[in-house]
Amino acid sequence: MALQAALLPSTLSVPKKGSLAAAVKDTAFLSVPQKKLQAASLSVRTQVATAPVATPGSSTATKDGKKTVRQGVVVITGASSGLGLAAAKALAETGKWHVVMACRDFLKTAKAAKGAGMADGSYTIMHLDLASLDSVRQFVDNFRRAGMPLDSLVCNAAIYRPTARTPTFTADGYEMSVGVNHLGHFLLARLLLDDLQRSDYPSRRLIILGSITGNTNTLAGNIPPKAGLGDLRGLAGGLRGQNGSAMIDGSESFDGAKAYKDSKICNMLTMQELHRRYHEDTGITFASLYPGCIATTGLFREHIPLFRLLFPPFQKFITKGFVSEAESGKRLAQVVSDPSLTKSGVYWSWNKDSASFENQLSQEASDPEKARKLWEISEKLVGLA
Ligand code: NDP
Ligand code: PMR
Repeated sequence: MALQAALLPSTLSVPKKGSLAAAVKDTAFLSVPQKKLQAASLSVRTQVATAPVATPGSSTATKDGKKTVRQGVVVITGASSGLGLAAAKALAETGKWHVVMACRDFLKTAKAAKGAGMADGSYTIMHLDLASLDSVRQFVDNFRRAGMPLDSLVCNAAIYRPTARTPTFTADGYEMSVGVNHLGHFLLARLLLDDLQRSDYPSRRLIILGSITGNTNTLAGNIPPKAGLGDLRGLAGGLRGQNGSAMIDGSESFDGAKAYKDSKICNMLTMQELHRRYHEDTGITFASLYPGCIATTGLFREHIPLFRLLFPPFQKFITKGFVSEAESGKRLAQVVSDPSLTKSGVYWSWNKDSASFENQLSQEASDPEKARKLWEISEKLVGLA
């Protein structure tokens, strides 16, 4: 009972002070001195140039003069911790990938990469704050200026505000969870589609993280509050919260846990809509995944301490859905680079033996009409229509 009380968000109401404020502080610090950031980013790139690896994205030649497949370049958002960091490490370690870690906190990311033992030269850190559409556009400019090709994009970053009873807002005034997890990534993916299209890499991929908790065809997806976008009237109203609703479905009251789960439905619908609109013409593989329950990551940083204490053993020993950060990183790395996972429009999951399989999405998370409507509203909100 105590376990259930600690795990059910509806029983929780104590917001953890400080973490969000600290995040905002960090972001503000980094977004002001752009020059400093660029200099810092350049210094990492300087190491790339001096380290004994191929220049990111360049072709390499063997002794007999034959060209081999060049090193791929993958952009991973939110690579400063958890799944993103583990996948960055897994891909960089193969030597086949140069990882662009697209993160809002440069110093945290630099420390995390070093702490994870990622080799100098195997990665570049670039600033990206998904809570600002200007920052997304700036990131795309910076990335293009760096002159690397783009072979794979992983939209991984997310925030989860399970105890929040009032909304916070992005720089553009959208509710934070949907703003960061969906709208920021929506703009990023749309802008970088051109770059993916230009790449000559054999298999180009665009991956957006989904989750079991956004799918109501599972037990985990039926733990309240359940995900549900309704008729998208809140999103269409701009998720402002003041003159309308901060929730996608237009609910009057704000629920931070539901906002996260709703954003995951948006992620999964967006992947499928990208597939329908672009796969045939471009050959790009669009995919989503549920990497398993990585109960130890920073995603739960705003949850109450009791939850953070009990959640990992609960997932390990009771649901058996637990997966370590390292294992989840390998799974995401597989979706980026495994030659057997080239099918587009798929939501990947893994069974108990850690073998990948094509999973079924819930009715809502695979509704093409909803995906189209979500696409059209999102285009307006990010200034593409
Ligand atoms: P973490 O909190 O460890 O990682 C989230 C990352 O997102 C961090 O790097 C964080 O940066 C970054 N981020 C947050 N806000 C922004 C922003 N405004 N701009 C740029 N980056 C931002 O969580 P996980 O590794 O668990 O989550 C990664 C993905 O996996 C998410 O999409 C999540 O939905 C998904 N997922 C996770 C599951 C789990 O059990 N953990 C299960 C299913 C899916 P910073 O370090 O600066 O805070
Ligand atoms: Mg869940 C069948 C098992 C299962 C799985 C695989 C998950 C995954 N969860 C399961 C079951 C249950 N959970 C049950 C029975 C309960 C009631 C005790 C429960 C509760 C629970 C809470 C309170 N679970 C949670 C929370 C969260 O705050 C997490 C969440 O919803 O984040 C959005 C969460 C999760 N459970 C999962 C996974 C993967 C999560 C978090 C990550 C995510 O969806 O991104």
